[in-house]
Amino acid sequence: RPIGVMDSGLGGLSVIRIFREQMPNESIVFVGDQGHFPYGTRTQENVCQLALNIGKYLMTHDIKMMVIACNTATAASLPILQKELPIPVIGVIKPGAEAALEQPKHDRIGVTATEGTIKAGAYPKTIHELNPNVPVIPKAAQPMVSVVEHNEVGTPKAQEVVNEELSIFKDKQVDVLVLGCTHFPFLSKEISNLLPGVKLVDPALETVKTAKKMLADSDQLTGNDQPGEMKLYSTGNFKDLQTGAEKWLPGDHFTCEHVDIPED
Ligand code: DGN
Repeated sequence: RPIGVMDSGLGGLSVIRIFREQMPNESIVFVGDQGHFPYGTRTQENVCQLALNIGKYLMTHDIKMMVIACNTATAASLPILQKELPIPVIGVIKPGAEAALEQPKHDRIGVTATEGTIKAGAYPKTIHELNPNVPVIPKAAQPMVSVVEHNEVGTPKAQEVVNEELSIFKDKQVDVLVLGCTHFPFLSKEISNLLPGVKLVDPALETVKTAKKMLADSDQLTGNDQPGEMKLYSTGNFKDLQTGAEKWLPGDHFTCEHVDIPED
């Protein structure tokens, strides 16, 4: 049985690439909800409904676990999906918070994410549940999502947008910056150019570790010794997802199609 993964768009591929590195034999079904992109500026209720619809769609592929590879959707919907779906569901925020606190030096933690995730206070809340004494400095950077979604990574525009959105961290002296939107790891180079010496944390690594452990504990890791199948679906223009997947999962095999998942 495959693992189901969702995001509002291409960001989910930053989580899938870690799955492919760490658990290459697992099959994956991914939905990029590009028909409803971006999530970052929608209401929590609306994002929750979209995520639930995608969860139900993924169940039709007989998934054994769902990964919400989107911080905005995790903040808006994780407990509801855990209640409504008959399989384990995990998000990216708790793993991201844990990964930040695991860094050897984490006296001040910066978090950058979409407007929705920052407004929900998801990272400060989760980090402070684990350690109430660490200052957390949040900054929404919604325009960086569009740079990735429009395949503009590596262009001068990408560096300009990163400089505009994240230069506040230059004076804040953070040790660690959590990339609290799954689109942002694709901008790591641009972010490091602006903030040399700041340790960037991609929650995907810890998320995949969590998924692996949960599947191992319930004896559900695949016994397959061949690369798992990868099926990618977009609720919008599947060509954009295909272009993104060719760029971010080079050499990997996948199918890519459009799927309609109505809004209610
Ligand atoms: N990639 C998503 C996240 O991690 O929050 C959201 C992107 C968006 O829709 N704005």
